[in-house]
Amino acid sequence: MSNHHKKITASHWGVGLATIEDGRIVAVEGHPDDPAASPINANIPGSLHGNARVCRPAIRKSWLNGTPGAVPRGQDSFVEVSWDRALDLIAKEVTRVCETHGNTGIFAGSYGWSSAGRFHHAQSQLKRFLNTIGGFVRSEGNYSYNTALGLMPHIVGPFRTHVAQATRWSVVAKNTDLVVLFGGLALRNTQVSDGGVTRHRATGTMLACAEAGVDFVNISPLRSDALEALEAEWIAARPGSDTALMMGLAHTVLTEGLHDLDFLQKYTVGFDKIDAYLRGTTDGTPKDADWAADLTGVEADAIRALARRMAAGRTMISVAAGVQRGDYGEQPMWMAVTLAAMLGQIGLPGGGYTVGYGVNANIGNIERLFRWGTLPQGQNPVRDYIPVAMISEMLLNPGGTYSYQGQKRTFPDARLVWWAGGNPFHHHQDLNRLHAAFQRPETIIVNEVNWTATARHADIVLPVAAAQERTDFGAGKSDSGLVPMPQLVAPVGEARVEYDIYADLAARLGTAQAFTEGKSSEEWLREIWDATCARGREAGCDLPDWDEFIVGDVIHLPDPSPDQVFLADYRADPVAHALPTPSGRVEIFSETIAGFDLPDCKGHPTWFPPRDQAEGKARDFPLFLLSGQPKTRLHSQLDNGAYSMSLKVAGREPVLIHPEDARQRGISGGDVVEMYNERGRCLAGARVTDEIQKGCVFLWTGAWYDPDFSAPQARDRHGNPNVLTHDLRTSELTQSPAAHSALVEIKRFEGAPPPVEAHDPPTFAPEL
Ligand SMILES: Nc1nc2c(c(=O)[nH]1)N[C@H]1C(S)=C(S)[C@@H](COP(=O)(O)OP(=O)(O)OC[C@H]3O[C@@H](n4cnc5c(=O)[nH]c(N)nc54)[C@H](O)[C@@H]3O)O[C@H]1N2
Ligand SMILES: Nc1nc2c(c(=O)[nH]1)N[C@H]1C(S)=C(S)[C@@H](COP(=O)(O)OP(=O)(O)OC[C@H]3O[C@@H](n4cnc5c(=O)[nH]c(N)nc54)[C@H](O)[C@@H]3O)O[C@H]1N2
Ligand SMILES: [Mo]
Repeated sequence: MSNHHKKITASHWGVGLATIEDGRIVAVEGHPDDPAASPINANIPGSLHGNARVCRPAIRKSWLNGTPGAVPRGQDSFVEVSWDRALDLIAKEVTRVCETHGNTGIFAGSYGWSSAGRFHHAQSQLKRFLNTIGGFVRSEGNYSYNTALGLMPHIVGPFRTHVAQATRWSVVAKNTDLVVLFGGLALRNTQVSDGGVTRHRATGTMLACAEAGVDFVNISPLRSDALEALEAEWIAARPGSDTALMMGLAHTVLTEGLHDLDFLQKYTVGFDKIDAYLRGTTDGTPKDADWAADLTGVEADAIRALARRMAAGRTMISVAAGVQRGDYGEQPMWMAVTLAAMLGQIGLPGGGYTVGYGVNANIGNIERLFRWGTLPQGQNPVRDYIPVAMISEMLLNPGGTYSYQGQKRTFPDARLVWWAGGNPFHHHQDLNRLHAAFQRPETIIVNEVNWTATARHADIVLPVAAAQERTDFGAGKSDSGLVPMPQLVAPVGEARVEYDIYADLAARLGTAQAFTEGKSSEEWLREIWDATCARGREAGCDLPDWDEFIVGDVIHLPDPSPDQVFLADYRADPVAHALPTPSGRVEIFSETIAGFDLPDCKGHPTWFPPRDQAEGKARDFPLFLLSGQPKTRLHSQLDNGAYSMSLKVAGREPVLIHPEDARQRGISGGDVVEMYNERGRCLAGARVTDEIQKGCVFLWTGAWYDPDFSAPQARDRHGNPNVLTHDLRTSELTQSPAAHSALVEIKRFEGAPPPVEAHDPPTFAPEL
């Protein structure tokens, strides 16, 4: 007998209403309150109940046998064991590592998006647990906008606050003449917001701008990075050349006297330095439009015309986070701030600059009204950390030194790595190198919903309940809505919620009271909800109690500042609202950064050509590889769901190729192609389209890594761009990932392509 009902759930891509039949989710649709619900929901049923679920605790065979090096991680089979056996092994191993090496022997940076839900947040749970047993080495920063996190505090102020203070699109619609989009404004990315989104407003606010007659220029390798209705002018500049383009624009503004000297004097420091650099007084090279034309491939006259247009009216400069995810990614951020300062419109309604419009659903659209309740993570007694993208370096060079924010630092010696809620074999660059790095630790533990490539590289894999298999509530970090997340279905197989796993482990380690404080997950949830209600009351909102809330519907709260203008207060009073920089002003020149004396980030914005190009690799690998976020899923999550699968080409991730590049290589749409460079190779499915700039190929991130260790360079069969990207950092200042600066070549794959195996479980060996 089947039992039908629709129930609410929340995810990073929005609120869903699930249809449940016989204890399984069979469909998830958007909430009727949501003007543009995300089709990513349609992936949930197939993935949640898919083949790839981790159903029982599993131990890598060679590790269990006591011969851990017999078969490399990532290539070994697994032995399924009972929970008791798995937790006994972990308790013993954690104790051994801490006693022998101290808690700095544990690395649990565990970067990743995990899933929505305030309480069952995978990283918070893991960190709380490890903090109660003496701590761990963490990581700092993210893969999203790390150069902005590391640079902006020196030159304007903390980046996260700035994103929250972004000028609202409604203000842009009313006041702005021209929006210049470096890196476009990809609506596919506005499906998502960290922790959740209750109404997708971005398409609506874009359309309102179009209706109001705001002009848009889209500077991006993808024409489709701007909504068609905007009728944006498309400028296809060479990837990695934005800094040069901005300098060409700035040079025109400067030499034609279109810059705002009053603004520069009153609100900034160091303009004289960039003035000299732009004119070429310091290095003999004027950064004029002709210079920029050579580097960007954009005509000099078009650069001059755009500069004049930007100076003639109210102009918003927008920089996508993707632009800084490349070599020397600090520079386009800094140069955008500089160019905006020269135009003198920072702090005016609809003018100035914004970094991160389009990085999620909410930026420029809404912000949360107050801070939601949180599971306390406790204190980490270990102070050591690594910049997030240095994972391979750390594992390959324990005790090695590196430079970061002007400090000389030493890598810890990670003996035990624990990952929960992230997929480094999705998110990190140069996966062949990561595969080698992951052979180094003594033990790797991964908590996972699915048999991802990261789980396959673990020694101990713990099956965890997915978001729909536990009770929680959703509340996005930048969203102003609260969503009940009642448990919809039972966990698959023997999967458990992570809180209960750690509670059992803590009991084995004698730290149960410290971890649980005597509370069940239900009791914690009520406590965190009560804390949320208390903050709500302070903000003037009455929220229902937990019992009423959890059986109810979404609660929408208002935007705390719907007419927000970024840095308006600073413009109004630069003394009372001095910026939290050393000078209290916008730092076009930073004494602090100059004092670090770095080879790859100077005291003012500087042009550095991307490395692969500078090293002449374009001879062998002439195409720029771009690898932005996928439309059909969140990173690697739900890649085996119906919507994600529906847009694959020949069962592989689609790669966008310009018709001329395809013709030169005898490639047609639908072909299986092989992409390669000196670091790795992968198969993908060709999609020939003129929405991509000639000379560039675009391969979405997130196809589960599917290495074929019998093929050259352990060829990936599925189309994961990170087998091709380099593992170099943007600069020593921020040590950020630079995935978008890779060169590749591509050819038709001849013969029968090997089947993709990434969505199937690994090979299991019988229990010993
Ligand atoms: N080449 C290239 N690489 C990139 C980027 C790029 O532009 N180009 N972008 C980068 C960016 S911006 C980011 S943010 C990263 C994203 O990288 P990640 O955040 O690592 O990617 P996800 O696929 O979201 O990984 C989350 C994992 O958590 C698991 N999970 C979900 N819920 C739970 C849970 O409750 N508990 C546990 N234990 N696990 C759970 C999922 O199954 C999934 O495997 O990728 C980066 N990598
Ligand atoms: N559907 C969906 N939405 C998502 C995510 C997802 O996985 N799926 N992930 C979320 C996350 S974690 C993040 S951080 C954001 C990321 O948001 P963004 O960083 O804004 O997105 P990307 O797609 O990485 O990059 C945006 C665009 O930059 C362009 N670009 C790349 N390199 C260059 C360059 O050198 N110059 C110029 N001018 N343009 C360039 C590319 O064409 C790309 O389409 O998206 C979020 N939204
Ligand atoms: Mo991100």
